[in-house]
Amino acid sequence: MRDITVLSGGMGGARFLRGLLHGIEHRLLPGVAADARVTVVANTADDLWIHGLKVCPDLDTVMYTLGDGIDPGRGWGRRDETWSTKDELAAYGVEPTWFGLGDRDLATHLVRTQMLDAGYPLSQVTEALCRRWLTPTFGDRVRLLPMTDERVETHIAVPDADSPSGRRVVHFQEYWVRLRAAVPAEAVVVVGLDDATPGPGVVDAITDADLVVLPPSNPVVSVGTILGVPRVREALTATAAPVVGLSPIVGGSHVRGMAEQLLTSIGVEVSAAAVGLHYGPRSGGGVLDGWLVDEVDAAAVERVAAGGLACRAVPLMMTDLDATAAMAAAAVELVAR
Ligand code: FO1
Repeated sequence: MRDITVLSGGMGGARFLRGLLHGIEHRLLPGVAADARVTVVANTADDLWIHGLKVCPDLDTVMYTLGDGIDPGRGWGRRDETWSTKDELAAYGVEPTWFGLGDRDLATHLVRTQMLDAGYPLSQVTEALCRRWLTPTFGDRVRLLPMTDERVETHIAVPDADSPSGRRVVHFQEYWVRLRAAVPAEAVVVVGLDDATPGPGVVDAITDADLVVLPPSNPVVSVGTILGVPRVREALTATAAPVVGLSPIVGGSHVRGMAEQLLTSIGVEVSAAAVGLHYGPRSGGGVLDGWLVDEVDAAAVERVAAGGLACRAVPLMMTDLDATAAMAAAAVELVAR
């Protein structure tokens, strides 16, 4: 195996990618070439315009994580960050103040917005930013592709007693950052998704791959949105590459984030088996060939296998690089057979 494509959201996907690349570098992945190339197709529906700037959380989290610029504690934004501009904006009473844009991080959004304004598509902007963050370490062996160059945004309907309909719609970032996903997500709407076209290289990255991985990202607003880009599902059905996923749900709950709330809002049971069957087997119109669940969910293996998927229970906590590389190795082995 030489060409691996990963459909990734933010933190969970980025952590998995670090372990995958560690596994490649240290030859820990059976059957994967030492010079294997990784293409990341990243979710862009978390993106938002704020203070006149285009912020791309999942692209930036993958880019900063792989480029070692990420703040390891937060899992997003820059290490060694300062917040003077955020404080100054608050001093002017400028809203929103609930979304933290650090001074170092702002430079990324200024460069991105300037290039977008000059007419460059998001894919070329991302390539330019990655020349700083990825090329020095990985050369051309790692590519970061936006799932689409067009604007798409995940909006969430939440209960609102003050409105006639009893609900109001907020941007995903407001749902997650300001509301802390502490209220039910009554509906998830990804504005613009149905009319989006796959970004440059996205379909080929899937059809030409030797392996496609769905990492433990959010199955609704990260992997789910990538799967919702027209032609992506068809590419997954058509590819000769095996497609393997790793459960983001362990022991009936998410490890981080808000997958529980969002799975509930789309009527999918919050379990490792249910998420795997939600993605479904390619033999039955789904997108997967194999599905890894954590050891605590070993009882789910039989149900997932009965649903037409190769399935195995292995440790799925990304506690360090070697643990994550072992997960990647298990994923490769599960579908290499
Ligand atoms: N997450 C927070 O919990 N609070 C924030 O203030 C915040 C700011 C922020 C700024 C830039 C960025 O790239 C990410 C940021 N995030 C913040 C994380 C973000 O909400 C998540 O990375 C994803 O959108 C969800 O996966």
